[in-house]
Amino acid sequence: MGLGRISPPRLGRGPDPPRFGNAPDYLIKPHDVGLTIAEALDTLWLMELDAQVEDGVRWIADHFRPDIDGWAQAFETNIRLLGSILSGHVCTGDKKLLALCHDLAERLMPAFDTPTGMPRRFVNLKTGATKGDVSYPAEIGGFAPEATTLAKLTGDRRFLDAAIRAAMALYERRSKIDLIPDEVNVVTGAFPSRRASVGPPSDSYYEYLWDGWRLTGDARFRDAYRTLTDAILAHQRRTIGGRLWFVDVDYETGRPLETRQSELAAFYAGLLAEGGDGAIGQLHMASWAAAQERFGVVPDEFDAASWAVTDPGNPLRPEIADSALTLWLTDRNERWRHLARAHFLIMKRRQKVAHGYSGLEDVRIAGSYDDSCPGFWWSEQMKYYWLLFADAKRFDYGPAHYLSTEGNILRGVRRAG
Ligand code: DMJ
Repeated sequence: MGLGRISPPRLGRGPDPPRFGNAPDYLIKPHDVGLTIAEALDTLWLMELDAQVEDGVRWIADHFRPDIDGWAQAFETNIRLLGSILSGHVCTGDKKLLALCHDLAERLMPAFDTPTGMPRRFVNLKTGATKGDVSYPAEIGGFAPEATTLAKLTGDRRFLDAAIRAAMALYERRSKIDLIPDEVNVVTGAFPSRRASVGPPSDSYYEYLWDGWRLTGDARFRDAYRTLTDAILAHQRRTIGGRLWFVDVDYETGRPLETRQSELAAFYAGLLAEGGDGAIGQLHMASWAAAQERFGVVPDEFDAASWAVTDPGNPLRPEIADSALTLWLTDRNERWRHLARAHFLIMKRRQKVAHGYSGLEDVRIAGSYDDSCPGFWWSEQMKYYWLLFADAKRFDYGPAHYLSTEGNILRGVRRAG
């Protein structure tokens, strides 16, 4: 037997890990956890649709049990299911919802039981078995806001401590030029990839470092965010065709790898503004506005240099509306509302179907519906448009509010309304 070939770390953009799924059972196959109901809860509450909120809370209390004998993807379960039920509790005060979140967090904890403290990707919620040694920055550092909220409400810090340890374990492994690549072996700490990116599967890692600082006041989050952001601005920022983009680079050398852009990276404009780099965030947002003007519905991936479409789908993505809201909340400039209005009108024109809205398989082809409406549409863009345009009386528009990466409101509800 010859020696096995050791594959070199990936350089360019390989297949991204699944970031969404639209089948009802996608989160913990083949179990239906009522994800759409959970994701819609706080949006309905902000819209004062209290009868529907009541129906949703009742469904979750009657049907959702966290002891599921199935593989839960820890990060998505946290941001979508746990985060959504938690924001349902924050809005309604319903104690059953909080108890379910506490139980669910406890069941996610075995994922963090690794030599590095960085979580494995999957955990069986009934048995505590785990799998998935190779993970991604967002899935490693994507827990702090939900864990902070839970710790505050229950007094139990164990999930938060695990979340902080995981986020910092990844930060400590950054390269000499302060970049991290987009694949990590959570058992050995090795990096199977060399690609540093602000898009998936790294995106929410940066977001949750900033949010971790905001919510916990722990300076380690702030310092990690600043160090990594400075390196991203130094090595990944490029002007292409007169527009500001962030390109993928080698995490050790800073060598540019490619100019493809994931639509999911549009969140980064808002994050930059929140994190103190407002002028750069605004310029970057102008690039996404140009993409929206050019494509209408922006494809999931395109090349910033040629505008060639490299992944034509769009499953009702919220990121442009997300950054528009974040920017508007930071400076109240009307241009962000115009941008969000255009996003809404394009969606209405291209994606409205008989009984709701549908993703598109190919944004270039009229009517190429994928026959699905993901949970995040209810949690994110419906809420973003509402907050931008409805002067929502149950939302605190001051600095106290907090919306998670999934748009879940964890701080800043106004119950008196
Ligand atoms: C959502 O689940 C969240 O916004 C997440 O952070 C990344 N993207 C999807 C929607 O595109």
